[in-house]
Amino acid sequence: MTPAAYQLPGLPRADRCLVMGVVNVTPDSFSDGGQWYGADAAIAHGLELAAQGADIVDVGGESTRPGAQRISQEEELRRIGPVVTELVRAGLPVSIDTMRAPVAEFALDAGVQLVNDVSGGLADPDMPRLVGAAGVSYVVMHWRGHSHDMYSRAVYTDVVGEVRDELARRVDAVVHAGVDPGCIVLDPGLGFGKRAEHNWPLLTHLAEVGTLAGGTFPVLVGASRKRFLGNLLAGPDGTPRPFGDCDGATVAVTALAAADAWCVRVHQVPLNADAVRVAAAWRDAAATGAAGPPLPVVRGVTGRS
Ligand code: PMM
Repeated sequence: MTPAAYQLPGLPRADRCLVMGVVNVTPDSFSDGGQWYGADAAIAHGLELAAQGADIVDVGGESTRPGAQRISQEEELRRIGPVVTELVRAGLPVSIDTMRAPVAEFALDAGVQLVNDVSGGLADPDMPRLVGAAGVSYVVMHWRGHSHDMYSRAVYTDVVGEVRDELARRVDAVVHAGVDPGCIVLDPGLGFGKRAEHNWPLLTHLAEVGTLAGGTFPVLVGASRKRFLGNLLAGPDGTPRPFGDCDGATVAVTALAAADAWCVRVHQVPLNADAVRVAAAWRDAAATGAAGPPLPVVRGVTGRS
């Protein structure tokens, strides 16, 4: 199934990979921490991302940067509350990025269409039941534990196989808790307990990540401004490229991933929205099977084969 063929409840169906714009209402997210921390700034940013072409706006109040400590539930609710409420009121498709069922419950009551749980239901056992009862779409991301020591778990012998096996177990668990399989989105969890050598094979095997014994699922990709891109683009002295200067690399990943991804989660929307449209045109041209125009004949020149 092509990524665009998926129709998830309450979410846009597009003839291309969707774009999810990130609104981190946090002082410390690694890619944009502090920029949209206040409610007014975050709301304005969400509206701007939608106007720039985001199909979904993802609101999160808790940073998951490597080494991050957890914040309280009250603080998370205080951060996301007015932002989710206003963006839903503005009519945008909104996703809540949380690992906590009470935070998701608040957002569901406000009217969000998608719960983006980076723990895939592992951090809060009440989450799958809540999402199942609400009947909304659910991002189940591959995750091995909280951020404070995530790299201690970055040990794989076959990263694609292990991520698929672990996602399959999560799918079984959330379906058992009442989530409709047609509402599930899978995410390889780039950077979460994974180093560059783990992220790249996952990116190049997105179709396999979405294909489990229980069926084929849409795949969400969150590569935007992640550390492995900054390291790839390090200067001659080995200094990683700052996160804010990795948007070109993110756009390149988007263009390549769009063939197999249902959606990309990005901080900078306009260029990524262009990239998914280019990828769709590329796919459509390839699918027509046309050989292209005949080769031009240049008088007096004998062509070489
Ligand atoms: N990455 C971050 C936060 N939420 N959600 C999903 N589904 N997938 C991701 O890869 C993901 C996520 C961390 O990135 P940020 O703090 O820069 O937004």
